Amino acid sequence: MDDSEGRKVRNICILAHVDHGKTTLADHLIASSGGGVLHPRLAGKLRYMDYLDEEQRRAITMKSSSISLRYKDYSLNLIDSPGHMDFCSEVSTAARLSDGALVLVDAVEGVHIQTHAVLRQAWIEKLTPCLVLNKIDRLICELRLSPMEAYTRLIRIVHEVNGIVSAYKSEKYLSDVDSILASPSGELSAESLELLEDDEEVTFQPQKGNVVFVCALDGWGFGIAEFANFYASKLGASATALQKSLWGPRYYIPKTKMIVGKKSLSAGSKAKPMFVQFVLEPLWQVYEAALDPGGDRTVLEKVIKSFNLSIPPRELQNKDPKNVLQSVMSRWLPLSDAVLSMAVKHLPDPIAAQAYRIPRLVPERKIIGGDDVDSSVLAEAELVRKSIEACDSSRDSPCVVFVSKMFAIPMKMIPQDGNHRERMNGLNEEDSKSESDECFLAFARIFSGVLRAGQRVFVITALYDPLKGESSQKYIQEAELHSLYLMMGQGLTPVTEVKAGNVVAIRGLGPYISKSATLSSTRNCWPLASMEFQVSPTLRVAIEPSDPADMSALMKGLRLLNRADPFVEITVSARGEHVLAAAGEVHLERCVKDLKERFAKVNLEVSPPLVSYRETIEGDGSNLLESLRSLSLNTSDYIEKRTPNGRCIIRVHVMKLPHALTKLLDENTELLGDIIGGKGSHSVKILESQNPSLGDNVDPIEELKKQLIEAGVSSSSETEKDREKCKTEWSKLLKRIWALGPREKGPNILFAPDGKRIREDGSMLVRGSPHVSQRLGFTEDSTETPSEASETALYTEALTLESSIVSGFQLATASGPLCDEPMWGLAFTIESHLAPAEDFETDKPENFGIFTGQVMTAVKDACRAAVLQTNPRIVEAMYFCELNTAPEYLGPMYAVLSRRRARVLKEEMQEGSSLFTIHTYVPVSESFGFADELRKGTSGGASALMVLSHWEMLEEDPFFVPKTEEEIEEFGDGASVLPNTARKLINAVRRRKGLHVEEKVVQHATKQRTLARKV
Ligand SMILES: Nc1nc2c(ncn2[C@@H]2O[C@H](COP(=O)(O)OP(=O)(O)OP(=O)(O)O)[C@@H](O)[C@H]2O)c(=O)[nH]1
Ligand SMILES: [Mg+2]
Repeated sequence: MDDSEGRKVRNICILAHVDHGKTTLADHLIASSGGGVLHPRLAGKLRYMDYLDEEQRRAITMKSSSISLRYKDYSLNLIDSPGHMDFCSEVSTAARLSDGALVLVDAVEGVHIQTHAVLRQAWIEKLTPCLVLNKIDRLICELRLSPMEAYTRLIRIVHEVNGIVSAYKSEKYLSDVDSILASPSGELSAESLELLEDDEEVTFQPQKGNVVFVCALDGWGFGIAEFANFYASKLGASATALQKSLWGPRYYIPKTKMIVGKKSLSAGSKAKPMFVQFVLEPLWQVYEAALDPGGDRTVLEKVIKSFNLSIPPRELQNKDPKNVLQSVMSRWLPLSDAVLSMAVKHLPDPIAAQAYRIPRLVPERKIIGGDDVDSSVLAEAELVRKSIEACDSSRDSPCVVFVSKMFAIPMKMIPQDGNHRERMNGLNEEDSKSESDECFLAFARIFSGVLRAGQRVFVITALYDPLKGESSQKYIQEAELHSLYLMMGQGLTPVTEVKAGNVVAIRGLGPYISKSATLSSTRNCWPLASMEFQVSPTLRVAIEPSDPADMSALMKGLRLLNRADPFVEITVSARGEHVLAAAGEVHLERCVKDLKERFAKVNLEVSPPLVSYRETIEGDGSNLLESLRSLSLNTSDYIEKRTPNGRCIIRVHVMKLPHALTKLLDENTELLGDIIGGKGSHSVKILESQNPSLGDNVDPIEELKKQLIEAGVSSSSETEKDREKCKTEWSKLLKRIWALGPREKGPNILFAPDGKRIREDGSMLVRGSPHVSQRLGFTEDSTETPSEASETALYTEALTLESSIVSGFQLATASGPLCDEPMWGLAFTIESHLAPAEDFETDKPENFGIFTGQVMTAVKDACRAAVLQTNPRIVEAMYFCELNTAPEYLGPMYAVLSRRRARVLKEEMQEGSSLFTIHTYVPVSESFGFADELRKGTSGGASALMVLSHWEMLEEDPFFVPKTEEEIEEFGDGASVLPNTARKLINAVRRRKGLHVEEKVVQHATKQRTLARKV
C-alpha cells in the first residue's frame, strides 16, 4: 500500500463559540491556498463559506461545509462549522469527518458556553485539537491593554482551555452546563503562573507549537516558532531553546545573555517575560506607529526592511492607516502560514488518526457464547474493521464510507459534465425526477478503500448487525452512486474516484438516506457508531398550509426538509397536526423560510411553540426512608378502584422518587431501553460504551446499577445508621422493579406489590414479576416455587392480568391528570386483588377480554387519581442561559430576565474587560422571543445563548385556594385570586389539547360595571 499520499492529507474542522471568527479565518486560508477561488483582498470580508443568503444576512454560519485546499504538497479538507447553539448538530457532523480541529477563542471574550461544547465534541470524536487565539488586535485597539496585561490575559485563556480539556481527559464526565458551573471563575494567582512549567500532560502549549495568536480580520498571525527563528540569529541562541522560553515565566538578562526563571531574577528587577519583551512589545509598537496620529513611521520601515517585505508603494501610501497596517502585518506574519504550518505539523493524517479513532468509530464487539454466529461473516466484518483501522486505500480493500449528513443544493448549482448529462437521461435519475429543483448530496468521508462514481454500495443504518442475518435485512439497502464531487464551499468539482481518508460529496443517495448512514462495498460490515448530539430538538410548532388545498405540497416540503436538515424532526401529533421540532428560534425561522421558499413553496401558518411539561407530586423525594416506611400499603393513603364487574379491586400508592434517581433514569433512557428491551443479552456485546461518562472499559450496565443504588440512598438521611437502613430498604425495593414508564423506559417506576398471594376472602393478589430488576441483574430469574395456588384457574387469570396492569401504568405515566403530559419521577405500587370467578355469575370466559380492558382502565384511572390526590405539581423544562452585556445595559437586562421568570445563578465581570457574564436558568416556556426582547431592550448591547439544562418542578400549587384566615387576608377570598403560574401553564396546555378548562369568562361582574364611566 502506498502510504505517502495518505500521509499528506489533513481533515480539519474549525470549531468555536459563535462569532469568534471561524469563517473569517477560513477566508484567509482559502485566499492563500484555495487555488484562486477567493481574492486575497476580499478575504475576511466575503465570508466565502457562508454562501446561503440567510447566512450572509444574519452574518452567522448555519451549516458545516467543506473546502479542499492545497498547502505546499499537502491536500487539506477544511470544514467550517457554525458556532450558534441552534446549529450545534452541524458541529457533530463536522467533527466526525475530521481528524483534527482548530479551536478558536476570541482573546477578548475568552472561553464561552459553546467553547466548552466544541471541546467536548472534539474529545468525544477523538480529534486532535490546536488552539487559535483570535482577535489579538482587539486587545490593542479596543481594550488598550499594555503588552504585559495582554500576556496575563492570554495565559489565563490558555490555562482555562487546558482546564476544560483535562477535565474531559480525566474521564470526569461533565455535561456542558455542569462544566461551566464547575469551572473556576478564571482566577489565576501570581503563584500559579509560576507553575505553568512544561508539563507533558497539558494539551495546549504555545512552546510546543500547537497554539497560535492571530487576527483573522486583518490576516496576520504567528506561533512562537516564527519569533524563535527570528531571534535565534539576533540573540545568538538556538531556535529550540528560544522556542521553549518564549512562553511562561522566562526572562532574558541582556548583561549575561542568559535566560532565567523567575527565581533567579534579582529582587526588584523589572524584567518582563520574554513573550512580552520579544513578541508582544514589537507588535504593539507596530500598531502604535501605524494607528497613532503622531506615530513613528520609521518603525514600519524598520520592520519592512528587516523582514525583507515587498509591499507595493501604492499600498503604503494609502490614506487609511488601517490599510497600511494591514498590508504590513499580513506580509510580515501571514495568517495562513502560521495556521496551516501548525495544522500540517500538529494535526494527524488520516492513517495515524484512524488507528486510534477506531474504538470510537467502530466499537469493538466481543462474542459471548455465540454458537449461532456465522464465523465467515464475523471474520470478514473483523477484516473490514482492520482495514478502517489502517485507513487502507488500496483498490482491493473493502470500501467503507460514513455519511454524516445529507444536504440540499439547488439543481442549477450541480456542474453539468458530459458523463452527468448522460445519466440525466438514464432511468436512474430518481432524485432529479421527483425533486426537480433540489439535489440531495451526501456529506461523507471515506474510511477505507476507494470510492468510485457509479459504484454499487450497500447503505447500512445504525441498527444493522451483519451477524443477525435475515432479521437485520431491513436495515440494509443496495444503491448505485452517481457522481462524486470535491467540495469548494458551494462549488463542486466532479471527480471519478476518491481514496480512503478524504472528504467528498456524493450524489445519488437521496432516496436511501435520511440523516446519516454507513456505505460499504460488503454486507459484512458493522455500521459506524452514530454521532452524538449535544442537544435534542426541543422547540416544537405545529405547521399547516394557509390554504388547505396546499396540504400535499406541504407534506412533500416537510419530507424534503426532513432530509435536507439533519437536525429537524417532523412528527404527526395525536391530533393530526404536523409538528416540526427545531433546536431553537433561529433554526426554526430558517426551517420555515426554507419550507416556504424552497421545499413546499406555499404559504404557511405556524402555531405558537408547543412546550412540553411533566407532571409530578409535591416534595423532593429526599426522605426516601420515610416514603419507604409509608409504602407498606396499610399505613398510608391509597386510591382504590373497582372494575365495573366488581371482580378486581385495585389499590394504588404513589411516592416521589429522589431527584438524583429521576435524573439518572431520565438521562439513561436509551441504555435502559436497550437493557429492558433485551439487547443487553444479545450474544454480541458492545464493549466500549457510547456514553463517555462511563469511561472506556467499564461495563455500562454494571456502572448504571451502581449509580442506581447510590442515587436512591445518597439523597437521604443524616445519620450513618439511617443511611445503612435506607440502603437495605432501597436494595430490597430494587429487587421489585416491575416496569418503567412511560414507553417502558421513562423516569417512573412500577414496583411489584409485596404481600400474601391469597387473602382471607379468597381473592388473589396479582403479584407481577420484577422484570426490570431481573434484566438489570438485581435479582435472579425467580420462577416461583409452584404451590397449590398455582394450580387453580384463578392463578392463571391473575397471570394474564399482569400485562393489563403494566399497560394501565404505561398509559397513566404517559399522560398525567393535570394536562395529559407525561409523569416525572414517581413510583407506583399497584396492588390488585382478583376475586374468584364463581362469585360473579355474569363473568363468562368470553367476557374475559373485556375484563382485561377494564382492569387496564381502572389501573390508569387509579394512578391518575392517586397523583391528583397527592398534591400534584407541574414540572417545566429549563434552559441554562449565558448572557453577556456591557455594564450600562445590566438594568434593562435584569428587567427582561425578571419578566421571564429567570433565576440568576451568578453575575461576574470579565477579567480585563468591562463586560459582564451572567448565568441564569430560564423556563423554556418563557424563552420564545427572549433573545429578541433582550436585543431590543438593550439596543443590541446584550447577547444570550441557551442550552437545555434540566426539568424543574414549580413549587406553586396549581389548585391553590386561600383557606386559612391568613391566606384569605393575603390573597383575598378566592374570587379575586388570579390564577397562579402553574395553573396558567396547565390551562394553556389544556386549551391547546382541546381538554376541558375550568375558567370563569366573566370574573368579576361588579368590577366590570364600575369600569363604565359616565360621560
Ligand atoms: N477585530 C476583529 N474582528 C474580527 C476578527 N476576526 C473576526 N472578526 C469579526 O468577528 C465577526 C464574526 O466573524 P465570523 O468569521 O463570521 O465568525 P464565525 O465564528 O464564523 O461565526 P459563526 O459562524 O456565526 O459562529 C465578524 O464581524 C468579523 O469581522 C479579528 O481578528 N479581529
Ligand atoms: Mg461562521
